[in-house]
Amino acid sequence: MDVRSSVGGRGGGGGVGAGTSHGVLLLNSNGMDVVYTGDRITYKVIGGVLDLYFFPGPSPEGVMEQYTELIGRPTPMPYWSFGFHQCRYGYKNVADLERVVAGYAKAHIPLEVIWTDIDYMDAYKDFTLDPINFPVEKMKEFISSIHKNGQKYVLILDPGISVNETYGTYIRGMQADIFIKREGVPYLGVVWPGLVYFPDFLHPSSESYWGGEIKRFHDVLPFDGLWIDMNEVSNFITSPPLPSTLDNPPYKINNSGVHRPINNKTTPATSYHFGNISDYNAHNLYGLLEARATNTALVNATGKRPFILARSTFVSSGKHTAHWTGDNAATWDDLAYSIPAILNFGLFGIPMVGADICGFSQNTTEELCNRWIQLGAFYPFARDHSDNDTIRQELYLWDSVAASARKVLGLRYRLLPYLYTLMYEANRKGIPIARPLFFSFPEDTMTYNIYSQFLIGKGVMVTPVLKSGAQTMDAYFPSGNWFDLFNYSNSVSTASGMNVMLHAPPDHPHVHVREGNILAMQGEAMTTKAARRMPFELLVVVDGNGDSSGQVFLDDGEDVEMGGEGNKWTLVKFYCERTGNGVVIRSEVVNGEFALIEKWVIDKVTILGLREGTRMMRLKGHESNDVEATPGRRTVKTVGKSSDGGEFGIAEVSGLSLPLGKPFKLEVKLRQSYNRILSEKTVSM
Ligand code: NBV
Repeated sequence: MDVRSSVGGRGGGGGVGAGTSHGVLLLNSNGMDVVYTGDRITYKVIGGVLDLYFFPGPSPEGVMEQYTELIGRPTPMPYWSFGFHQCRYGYKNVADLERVVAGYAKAHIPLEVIWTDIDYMDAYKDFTLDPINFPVEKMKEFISSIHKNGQKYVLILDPGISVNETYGTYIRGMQADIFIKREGVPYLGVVWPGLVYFPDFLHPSSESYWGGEIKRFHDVLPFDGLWIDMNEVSNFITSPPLPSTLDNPPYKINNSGVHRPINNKTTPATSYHFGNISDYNAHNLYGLLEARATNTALVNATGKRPFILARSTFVSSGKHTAHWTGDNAATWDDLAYSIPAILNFGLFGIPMVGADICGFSQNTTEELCNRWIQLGAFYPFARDHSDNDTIRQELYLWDSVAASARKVLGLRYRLLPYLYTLMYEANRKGIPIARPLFFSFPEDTMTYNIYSQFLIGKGVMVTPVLKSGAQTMDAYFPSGNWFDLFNYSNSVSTASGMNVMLHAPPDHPHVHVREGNILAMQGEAMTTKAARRMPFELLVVVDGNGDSSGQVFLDDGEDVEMGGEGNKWTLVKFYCERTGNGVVIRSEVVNGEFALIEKWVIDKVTILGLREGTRMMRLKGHESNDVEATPGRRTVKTVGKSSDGGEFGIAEVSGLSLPLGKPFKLEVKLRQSYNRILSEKTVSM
């Protein structure tokens, strides 16, 4: 996607208006080099067809809507998958897993999902359990106990199937003739279990084969999601080329940063898929096809909305899976790179994405892990994961990291309804959950090159610390009043965007909400299940005209469809408008029945952006059926300093008990009305 400032501006697009965006897709699965130099893009493709698509936008949202209409909208993710995940390559046994789960509980840090890497398998064979360290009965007990606690379990699968005459998965694969072939026989690779064959996901029986294996295993061990790794396909050997141009094409694409042979550590280009399709042509589709088959398999095995995490992706993978950015290192550079990486995948149509928090390879440090959770808590997908030869990095291991984790995950869990509603918007329109700043400010050219900050949805901006030892950090604030979500009294105001130096104390990441937004939040809890039972708080951030809006989507979080045919979901839209000397906050409800059955209520409304000296005079709440809601406590809390030296009032109304499933109208009369703050100064806070 390219966003253009003006005629002849960045991107040099003659005749293009200010702030307009467009997208270009070359839909081709062959090896290619893509060279982008700012004013042109060059595709060097070594096969296939040239299907070139243009998406005219002109807004970034428009481009995403058009692109995902073509490639498929992102699959909905279960509600629980927005909780915090802990994983490690190298968990030793069931007791080790139990200790980790207990460690989180003791430290009072929310843990939603515990993962196992290849360690759980018997000799690294898919769909088996190590009888000594992860025996089936103990694993079942473990899963049942975490399930009782509202927690989940995800395990890894690799595509390579061990060549072993006593192994059911292999035997059934041979019977179904399911494996990728070379020179007429299954292609023999080497991965963790030793010699392996790779299932051919282009084979018409692959879904029933793979689905059958998953179902069988799920009947034994009720896991909640699947992690599909090594699906590029990764192979420990490079098989010698056959005398063919497929194995040795004249143009050498850039392979892993250098011009390695095309067959380097993968399935050879001269291996074949069903229908005589060469791997030369289909190679890049492997991860996508495996994700598709795994998604179908999980729906069949569980009847619920699947959660899948894939390493290899292709155009339209978002229709089936979430993604993590692969093996990063525990370095400050990789902490910083994680932002453009997750933003890119959002633009590719895979909104559920994250990087390994605290870093995968190399030993992390307390300071790095602290800063990483402060950022990673706001990745759409938040998982701590590490390599088996590194030190442990569960968040409770350092007091400082644990304190940060409680703070940032606390905010993440309060924002769960917002994150989940963004998933709904992604599923409907393809718009990413985590977005570059230019998505909300396409006309502000200053936002185009920012990749150290990002937005969650339309108006929540994350500004993480990305440098060791940082005491301060430089941030850019696009136009508007912005409020610190950890302390509403801190705010930044700017009429047209400005650079701000922010303090970077070790325990304080910066997350701001912009004027014009209404966030539906819930209370903090240790699991998403418990958080979903908490009353709602509306955070209304009025803009200069007194307007703001937002919405919340609610369903049971695990139906295969999100907002499908039935009425098992509710959508509530919130509006705030200025009245003579106050504001009116009201809702419009679609399918309120579901929210009423769930008994969700709004307990508290907090209004930010009111001008200094504001006093709240009168509150009137109505339900649609003319039942007066009795507002409980009402306070105009602290007044916070704004960057122009003025102050904002914070109005809080609590004890409301407004049913979310019914439209309401809340009138707030103010003694003194507010103004937009237009003057600006660079401030540090
Ligand atoms: O399964 C082991 C690892 C996994 O922890 C990591 O997240 C993957 O990206 N896996 C790669 C295989 C490692 C190969 C060296």
